[in-house]
Amino acid sequence: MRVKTFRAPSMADCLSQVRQELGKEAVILGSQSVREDGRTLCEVMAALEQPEAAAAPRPQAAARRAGPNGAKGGNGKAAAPAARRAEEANAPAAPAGDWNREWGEIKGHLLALLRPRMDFSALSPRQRLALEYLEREGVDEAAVLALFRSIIERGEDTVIPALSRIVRVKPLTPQEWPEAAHMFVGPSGVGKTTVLLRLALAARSATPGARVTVANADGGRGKGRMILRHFAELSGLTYAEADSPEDFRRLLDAAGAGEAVFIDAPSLRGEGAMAAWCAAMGLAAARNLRVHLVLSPVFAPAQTAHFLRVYQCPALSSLVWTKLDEACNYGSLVNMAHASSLPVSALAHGPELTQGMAPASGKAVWKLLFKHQLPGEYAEAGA
Ligand SMILES: Nc1nc2c(ncn2[C@@H]2O[C@H](COP(=O)(O)OP(=O)(O)O)[C@@H](O)[C@H]2O)c(=O)[nH]1
Ligand SMILES: [Mg+2]
Repeated sequence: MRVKTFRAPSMADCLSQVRQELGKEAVILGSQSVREDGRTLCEVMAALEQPEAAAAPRPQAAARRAGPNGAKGGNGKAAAPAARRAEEANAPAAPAGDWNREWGEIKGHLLALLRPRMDFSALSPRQRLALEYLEREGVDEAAVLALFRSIIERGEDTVIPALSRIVRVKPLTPQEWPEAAHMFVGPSGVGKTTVLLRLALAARSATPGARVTVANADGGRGKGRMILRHFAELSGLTYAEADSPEDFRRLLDAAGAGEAVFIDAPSLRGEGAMAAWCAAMGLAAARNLRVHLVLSPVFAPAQTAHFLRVYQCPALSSLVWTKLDEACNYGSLVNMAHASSLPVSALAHGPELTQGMAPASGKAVWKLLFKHQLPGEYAEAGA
């Protein structure tokens, strides 16, 4: 079945688009008014009960519409040459990457179907205000729907319990994450090395005299490695390099024995790249490795979704949010938590090594989301 949503200034225009694109057999699944750029538009969701190939205008029908000269169809577009259609029919199956896009489209259609059922009048006025606020802050439809359903199903009075189930918190402290080596992954420049150094310095001051290791796993790719080595030398941290399964085994054994170990992973490209890299480094089944994905709300939604796919790996355990000081709203944090099902472990809100980060806490997350207050701007961010 092919499902598609159409938008136009009037219902008649919408239906004409449906007919042009899906044909007369299209079934209307639903319609509603939507606001877009300050205008009210009519939105129609229509479906065609036919395989994808049959949904395209049939050659005879297209030829009939094009008239005897075969020039243009009614929509002004040239009819697709038969040869190209044959080529398309013979095209190999979609590569795995396309499934993500297709799944994204299906999700979009399902959400559009469910959206009319998300009747905000079923909420209390305060809950409604809270959800409308979150929508304005950039919380996406999937996360708002999850919140709405969670509130309705449990009959809760406030929004915070439902939000807490989506944005879970597990502070990045030795107590919460014992005997594990921590590896930081994420796009270049997001703040991985800075996060790692802050944690290493905090671990060293928490237990003076204890061995704290910072390891570079960047395959010797220059800058980050030099910064790490330099800081390690200046601050009395142990510096290591990790380029092979043997190197990682040594680091994980040390973490298992109680040593604080922080690993700076390379930035990677391509969906599934992190899982492949972990497998190559013998980390596919590492028991005491915790991988933290470092992301920032300054990234566009498509980038964030892409990074979640690139850095998916067996030991992925939490999200670290950075550059909170550079963001203008924080709805995307809810989206990241919802899309990944990972807890948030730390909040970085400035470039300073000593005061730029706080362990995640419910209070810090709600202050950020509802008041735009950074953890450094009030007392007890970690409470
Ligand atoms: N404003 C701001 N800058 C940050 C934050 N975290 C890191 N930075 C800066 O971002 C730049 C890149 O950080 P780095 O840790 O090298 O990123 P990496 O490439 O992911 O390792 C550096 O100049 C950091 O000082 C933050 O939370 N806020
Ligand atoms: Mg780095």
